[in-house]
Amino acid sequence: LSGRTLTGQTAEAFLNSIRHARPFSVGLNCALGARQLAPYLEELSRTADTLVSCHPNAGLPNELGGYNQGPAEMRGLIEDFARRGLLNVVGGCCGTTPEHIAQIAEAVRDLPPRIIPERPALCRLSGLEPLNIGPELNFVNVGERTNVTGSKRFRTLIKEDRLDEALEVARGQVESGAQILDVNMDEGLLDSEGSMVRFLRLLASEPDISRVPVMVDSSRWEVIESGLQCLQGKGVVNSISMKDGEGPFREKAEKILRYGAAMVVMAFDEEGQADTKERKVEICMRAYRILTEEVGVPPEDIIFDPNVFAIATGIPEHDGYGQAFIEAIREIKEHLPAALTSGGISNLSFSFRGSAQLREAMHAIFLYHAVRAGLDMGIVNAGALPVYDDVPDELRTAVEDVLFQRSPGATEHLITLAQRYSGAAQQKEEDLAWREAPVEERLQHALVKGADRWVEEDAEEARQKSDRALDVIEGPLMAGMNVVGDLFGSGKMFLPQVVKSARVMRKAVAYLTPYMEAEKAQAGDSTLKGRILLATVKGDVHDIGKKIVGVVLQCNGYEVIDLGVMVPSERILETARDQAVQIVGLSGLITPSLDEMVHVAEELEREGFDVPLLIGGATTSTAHTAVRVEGRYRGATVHVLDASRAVGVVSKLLSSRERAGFVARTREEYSQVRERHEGRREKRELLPIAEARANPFPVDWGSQRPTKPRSTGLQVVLDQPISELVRYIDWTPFFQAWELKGKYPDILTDPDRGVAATELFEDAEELLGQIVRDHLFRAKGAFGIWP
Ligand code: THG
Repeated sequence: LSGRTLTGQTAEAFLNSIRHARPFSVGLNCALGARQLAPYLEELSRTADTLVSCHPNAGLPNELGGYNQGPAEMRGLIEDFARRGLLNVVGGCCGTTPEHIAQIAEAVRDLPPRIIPERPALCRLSGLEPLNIGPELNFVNVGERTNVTGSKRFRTLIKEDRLDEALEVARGQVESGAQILDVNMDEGLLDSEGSMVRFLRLLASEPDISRVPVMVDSSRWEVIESGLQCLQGKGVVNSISMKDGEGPFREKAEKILRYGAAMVVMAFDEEGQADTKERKVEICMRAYRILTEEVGVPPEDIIFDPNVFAIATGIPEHDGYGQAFIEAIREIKEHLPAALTSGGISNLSFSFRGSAQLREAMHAIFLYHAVRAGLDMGIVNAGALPVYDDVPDELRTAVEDVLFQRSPGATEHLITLAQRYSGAAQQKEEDLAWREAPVEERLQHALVKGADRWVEEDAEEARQKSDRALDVIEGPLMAGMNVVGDLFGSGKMFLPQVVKSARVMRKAVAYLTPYMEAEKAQAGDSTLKGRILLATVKGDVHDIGKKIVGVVLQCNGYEVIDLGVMVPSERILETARDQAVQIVGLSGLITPSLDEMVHVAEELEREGFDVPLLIGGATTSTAHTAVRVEGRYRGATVHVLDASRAVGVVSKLLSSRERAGFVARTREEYSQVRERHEGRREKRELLPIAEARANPFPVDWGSQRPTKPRSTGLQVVLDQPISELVRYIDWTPFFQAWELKGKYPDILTDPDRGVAATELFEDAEELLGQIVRDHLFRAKGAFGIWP
């Protein structure tokens, strides 16, 4: 529903990641059914240069894990897809039957297959989102700050293992406009490979950062290869060259091709780095020929870097380096079709370290000219790049004089200016307004955003406000996790973000745990209150919610045995018996888990267990537990809606005083749920009218004594025109029922929304009057005039 795969990629980003493997066909299956898949099938169909397949479910699973979409309805949807030319291969997934497939086959039999679109040869990278480097992008920013040799701050953070702060550096680059992130861990005293892997893995759970592709920057091949193994999207290798000859160059390029990354090729050869325009161009042409003709690299995945070196160093030979780069770019773009160009822009100004403002001006001016010559991307300090036109005239002239060697004293002049322009560049402020909110809201914000920086501080503040540390978990933290659950359920958050939220939750719980233990010790309560087995059932790997349940139960003094995920029924039963557990809890997120839970219940029954059974997880429902599970097992069977209910349910089930009552109430409730469910399915038998009339409801009019009204006749309650009253009505539920949201966005913001919305209907005036009367009637108590 969020338009993402579970690991967070959009369809096109996913395509970009796998395209190098040249799949025969790419498709979508399962999911929420054909209707909901439509926009993503369109995206795939528009972007895939392979065949496209689609195997949807028979609609959304219902609360019992069944499927309501019949063959005819599904056929209609699929036929529409095929008529629009979106499909090459089609079929059905969960909930479809031979009849569904027969109807689909029949519907598409005579329709033409989708035509594979011709797409321009572009470098198509991805993180969680696609980055297609087409002409409209003009210039691609590669963020340079996540580089241990290029940033002192980043180096310190990595060395001191302050990875959270290191991630903030990356986030800062993306927020400042970096479209790719260059990550470099080349530092003598560092385990570069380990740091690269750890950092990239952490990055993967930050959707705001990992939406952009990564450029793995290292001079050591092992580091590059380890880095590539951590990338979900299509990234870039930075870099390879012919400095060790053609053999190793070819081998590395072949490997990169198999990992499916683009590659930066430096203008180095066996003789060393190219510093003149001629050598730069010559090396790039030779590399291009080897890569495209011998290795089979698509030219659009080659990014040439003809070396940006420092200028104005005082050594006269260096003065032409900038211009040589710009001219090399022009020729490479002219002679090597589809290939891209890049450079490390900040290298240019190394000799002006300390004069931030001057350096930034140099970068802006250099970029302006290089981009005009055809430079496609540059490694830059995203966020610290002034616009060419904003550079003061005096500075611009001085820099251009050096760059194009327009006067002999140019370097001297720039050095004099440097002193004046040594000020620090402007820095962007982080938006911390949320820190002003009450502590409950701050905790919720931290959970939803996955921000753990202040969570311990806030947990402490909340603890001091509460009687017990546990109240913080069961109160604001649990409320926050419920918000996360709702956002995930409605497709507004996706898995990597939820994992991050869980991490923040864990940090808060870890902080509070010692207090809870101390409180328990003080209360003289060290005995465990009961032993509970938790397991995610076979076939399912989801356990975030179950882990939270485990933590909450443990914090409340229960012993929890968590068997983990994909647990077969035999292991559940065996552990339940050997450990003599008092409760078994089953968890699962995907629809097939519902059936597996029924299976476990039957097994428990067969082996003569009678411990209470808890059912929980995203697709579970009271209806499913009542209709499908409860009747198969003699022990008390309870659906637990979310983690916040776990303690209440468990404590009742294990309390000798409350247990019987709770179990009886639950059984009664579930039997009503079953009845309603049966009632919905099989139409009730109705009595013939004569029999019904013979069996009327007896009303005893004799003993009725009606109350006399205070006054009779017409009474004016409120003398206001309808148009005025309409403004006091909450229209949200009406708008929802009328499904106005997507279709009439203007109405939602209209100050006279109620009137505007009712005008959509035929008898607008009548409808409006009805709604107002109904509101007044319901508000009668407020006027105090009815008895
Ligand atoms: N080509 C390719 N890759 C590259 C480079 C290149 N990768 C690394 C480098 N060059 C590009 N990245 C940077 C990053 C930072 C700086 C320069 C280039 C830089 N850093 C400040 C300095 O050293 O003065 C550090 C300031 C600080 O500590 O904050 O200038 O050319 N393919």
